Amino acid sequence: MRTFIIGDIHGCYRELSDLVEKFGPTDKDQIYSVGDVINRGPDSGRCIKLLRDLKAKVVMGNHEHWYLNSFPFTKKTKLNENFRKLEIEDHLRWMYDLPYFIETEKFIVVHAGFDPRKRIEENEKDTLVSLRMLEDLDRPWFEEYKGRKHIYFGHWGKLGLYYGQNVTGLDTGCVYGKQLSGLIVEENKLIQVKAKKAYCPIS
Ligand SMILES: [Mn+2]
Repeated sequence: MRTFIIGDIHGCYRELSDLVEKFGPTDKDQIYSVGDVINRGPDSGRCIKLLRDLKAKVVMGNHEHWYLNSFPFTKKTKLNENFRKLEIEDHLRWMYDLPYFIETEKFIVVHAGFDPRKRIEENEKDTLVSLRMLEDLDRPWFEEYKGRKHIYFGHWGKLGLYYGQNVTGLDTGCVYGKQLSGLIVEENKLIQVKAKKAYCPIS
């Protein structure tokens, strides 16, 4: 069995399907996503459908978290048109059930990170989907992490691919025209697909 963990997808369906094809999953393999499957890119609904078809385990990203907290949309919902038009209502039930982190015997998958001075389950949902810096220490959260289990995270496109002490950052900015990345854990092998274009300016 192989474990394949995919970084932030943001609706980049063609890149996602190319990445999965390069990986070549069998029934014995397990795919994970670090979340932010939707928004900014061209085809969020198909990305969700593909991950569901593959029985991928997906954690909540800030974009899913934000989407669910904004739904149902009304005329007063202050969101851009792109966000409103995501054709993912079929997938809402699935999205509501996404966990904020997944912990196995060997590793943890979380979208952004957590304050390692507390147990992960004691961190707020908003923290798990959005944390980068520990404000009081002015340091990235993972520099404080001393745990035994490896942490796989995304959310930090500017950081890019990051290998630290028991942490791996996998957001390589596909939607900004860079790369979509996936890591085969057991082989410590990175697979990347170049973005077909920049779908969104770097914010
Ligand atoms: Mn994010």
